[in-house]
Amino acid sequence: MNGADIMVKCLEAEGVKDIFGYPGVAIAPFFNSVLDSNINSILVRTEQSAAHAASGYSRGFNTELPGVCAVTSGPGATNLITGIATAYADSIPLVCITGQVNSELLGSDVFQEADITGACESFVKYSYLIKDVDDIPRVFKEAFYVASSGRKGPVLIDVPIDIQQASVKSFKYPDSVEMRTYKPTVKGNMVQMKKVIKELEKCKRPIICAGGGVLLSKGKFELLTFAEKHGIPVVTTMMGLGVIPTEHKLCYGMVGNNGKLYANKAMNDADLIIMAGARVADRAVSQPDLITKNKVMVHIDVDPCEIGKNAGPTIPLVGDIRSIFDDLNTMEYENDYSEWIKTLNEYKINYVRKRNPNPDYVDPAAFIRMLSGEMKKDAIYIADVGQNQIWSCDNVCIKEGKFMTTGGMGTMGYSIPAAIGCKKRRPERQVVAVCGDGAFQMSMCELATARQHGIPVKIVVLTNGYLGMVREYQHFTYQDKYSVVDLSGNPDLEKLSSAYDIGYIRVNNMKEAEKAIKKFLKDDENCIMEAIIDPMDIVK
Ligand SMILES: Cc1ncc(C[n+]2csc(CCOP(=O)(O)OP(=O)(O)O)c2C)c(N)n1
Repeated sequence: MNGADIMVKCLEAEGVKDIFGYPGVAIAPFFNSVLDSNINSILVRTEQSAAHAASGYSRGFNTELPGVCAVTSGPGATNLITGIATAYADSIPLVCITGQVNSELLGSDVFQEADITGACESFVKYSYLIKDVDDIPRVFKEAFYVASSGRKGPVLIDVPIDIQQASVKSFKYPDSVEMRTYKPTVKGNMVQMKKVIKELEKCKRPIICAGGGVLLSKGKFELLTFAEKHGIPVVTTMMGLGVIPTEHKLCYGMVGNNGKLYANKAMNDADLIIMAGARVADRAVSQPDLITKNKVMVHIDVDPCEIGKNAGPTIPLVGDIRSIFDDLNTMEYENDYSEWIKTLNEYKINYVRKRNPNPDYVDPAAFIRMLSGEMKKDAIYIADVGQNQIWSCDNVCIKEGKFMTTGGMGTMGYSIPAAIGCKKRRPERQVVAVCGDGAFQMSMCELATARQHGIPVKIVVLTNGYLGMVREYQHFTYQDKYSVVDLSGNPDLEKLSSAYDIGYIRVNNMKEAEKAIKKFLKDDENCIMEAIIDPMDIVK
């Protein structure tokens, strides 16, 4: 047995079934050992996709188990960084394994040496550079625990090739983790929770703003139970989309600079906000002062550093969202918010953005409503970045399924590899990635991954011939002086699909939309549906 065999045994002990990776000599012993195990390794076509696929894999099953990826040293490891940073920004649990040069040569700038633990320092929850083969079991046990507990996130394990090759006599996986400095709080403080109930008893216009932390803690059901029990309206951040079904009578949409006007109006007019698992970051709350002025703010987060970072709350409440709402559900109080709900329903009619779609093209807003309406009720919708992301967030209809995107980092090229990872974990679910024609170029190499490994994902490309979001910015900021946003050199997607032996459907206008969507969704085969949208369309 050698270090690489031990690494694989650790993964097996954690219940890992699939890993996404890209090899090289520095990680060769590991991939050699993987072959002798029951773990399935999926070759992606570029390392960044390994992390995105692992992210989609983990999110596909409520982030119960971290997604795992493994790449080689030097350029393999540096290519992974964007994927790691993307997961970090959205608190997605990953265990990222990198091969490293021989430990005796560390620091001597040998071929394909990169100080990856140093380079990733600000993007990982924790990182390890293993220097003793006997440390492998403890490090893996800790890595899985750290990645998936408290505020979740990526953990990096860098393993020099000589450590992977070193002989080991026996293997024992630790039963528990002993980390003196890492003890995340789960239970909420009872005194603080009583204060919350007291404020809810007094207030007239409460609102819950649910963030991605609710999904990460698997606290969706507990939060909804609380909202329904007391009739409290719910808005979400981009990462919190899916906490409450779109058609739910207490759902008042997504807040933020790209959110619903009525959702923002509701937040501004509320006299009590329960911010649950949301960072109060600029995309969701552009003026934090506004949400703390003249109102009570309760901020619930598992990460104490998030509380008060962007807005000072009246009642800070540290702990796991699921556990806290579980406790809040046992605490009784009476109040009637029906007047407030009536007002919010009027906002829903009066505070809406009007669109003026060009009938010669597909209207992305109506198209996304139609597409998500036709998708299965437990389907998973993965939006990329750009105008398509904003249209998706604004128009997607989430029933019992999930919505995923990269909210914190906004990394173009996320949706296709994340969809592949997600579908691998949830083969029974319909998984649809929606991206722009720019982002499609960034990750279209993964069509080969999907095909080779028999992972049928559905991909919608909203083609406008531009890096639309940046073009829109240049339209408003530089009065249509467009610079490096023209995508006219892109390939013909029909021919490209045929080269990959994948189905292709083109939609030119809304008259063709319904039939095309039905055809696109009718089976469980890989398919690209290209919708041609007005190149000059804007989200604002
Ligand atoms: C990796 C990466 N590079 C650059 C950007 C900056 N950026 C944000 S949106 C966008 C344009 C996206 O274009 P496209 O994928 O065609 O989508 P559209 O906006 O047209 O829907 C760019 C370049 C980014 N978010 N991520």
